[in-house]
Amino acid sequence: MFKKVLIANRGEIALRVIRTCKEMGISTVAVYSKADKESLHVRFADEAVCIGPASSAESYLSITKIMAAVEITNADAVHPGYGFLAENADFAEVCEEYGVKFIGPSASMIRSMGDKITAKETMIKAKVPVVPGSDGAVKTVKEGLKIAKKIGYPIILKATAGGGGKGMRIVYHEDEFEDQMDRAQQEASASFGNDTMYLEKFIEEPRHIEIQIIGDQHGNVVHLSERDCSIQRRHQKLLEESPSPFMDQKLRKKMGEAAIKAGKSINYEGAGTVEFLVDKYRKFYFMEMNTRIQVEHPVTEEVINRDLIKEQIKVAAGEELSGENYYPTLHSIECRINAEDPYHDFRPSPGYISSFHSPKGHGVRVDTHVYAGYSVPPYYDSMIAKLICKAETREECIKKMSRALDEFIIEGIKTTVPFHQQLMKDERFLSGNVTTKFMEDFELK
Ligand code: MV4
Repeated sequence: MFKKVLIANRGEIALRVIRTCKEMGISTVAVYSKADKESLHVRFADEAVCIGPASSAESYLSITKIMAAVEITNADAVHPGYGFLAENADFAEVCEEYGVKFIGPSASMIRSMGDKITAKETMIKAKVPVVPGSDGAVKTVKEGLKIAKKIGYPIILKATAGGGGKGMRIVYHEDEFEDQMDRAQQEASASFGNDTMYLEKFIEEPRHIEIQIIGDQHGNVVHLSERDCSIQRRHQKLLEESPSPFMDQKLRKKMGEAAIKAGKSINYEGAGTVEFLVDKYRKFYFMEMNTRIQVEHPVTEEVINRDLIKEQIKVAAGEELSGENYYPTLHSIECRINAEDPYHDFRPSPGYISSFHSPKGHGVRVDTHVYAGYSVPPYYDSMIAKLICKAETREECIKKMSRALDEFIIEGIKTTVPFHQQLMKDERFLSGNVTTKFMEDFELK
């Protein structure tokens, strides 16, 4: 087992990893930017190294700075968390070369899923269902028009380097094809320095259902059931739950098997998530694979009663999985509490937290790095806490969440708590009939 893990991240996830390391008897190193000196991840780690100024590019995104911290602290493993360098294949490669274990998949596994066209080709070979579309890249408008005509409108253009909805355009009619392709390519070029596009049939009002998997170094890949992440706004998830209200045991088995096929096809090691679009006929299609631990991993932890960070560390150290899949025995919901004003287009609301009281009680969990007297810096993601509830049924879980939200006191900054309070009373949410279009029709009162 590792002796010392360096956590190449900040905020709640850094703290989350530190907690598990402590329980496993592993010593911890936090890295932090000058803007994060007062964060709890710095306080609770055994050692902490300042790696630069507030700017992410010069701190949490700097491979050089992180490796310098690994070198001076003599850490034998690095946990990347999510975001920042978590899916940076070059970083995983530098770790491999330096001889420090990157807790996650290899550089080549990250690369095979980072490029969307390659990922899709890999899934086709593995017999995982994908959305009908172009066979690889669409090189010209003329070629794109031909393919679109064949599969039928609406279609969606996607950047192969894409992510977070960038470089993506829906086309409803051939008259707008050229215009939309130009725009998507410009955006992709500016965001990723790569304007390679591909095309798919546009699935209308899908659900976003993802399967958690984990693979070990011995060729075992198992699934840990699904999370429903359909409630999103501008590609930012707001709430996640497990099980999905749309799921049944038959579909779960089919999607779980597909996710395992996806993992096995690249010999996957570590925790990963296979994202699917699911249409109203319960047909599912591979969307992308995330080669990291995700923000919403706690809902899975709550329903299968396992610590996913511990599982990640164990497989990274070479331990073998039992080979069994995991099925939900409870219901869990996570509300993302962001320093944003939901009444003003969710604009960021960083600053001084004058008062902070977390909800408590049976089935209530709060993952956060903040506290009363802490200032939320304006430089990073606006998520300041995750409120996770679990109960026997979805109905009870929603009631518990509603109660917990009412107990949450955060003063000094605006947060998404009022949004979630209204969501817990929303008829459509209560019915479980939620698709990725949900937020377009939602009005905050
Ligand atoms: C799609 C789609 C419909 N049809 N692909 C959004 C982000 C990127 N990862 C892929 N996305 C989508 N791909 C086809 N063929 C709809 C979306 C999409 C979406 C997906 C999941 C969650 C929220 C979404 C919001 C808008 C569009």
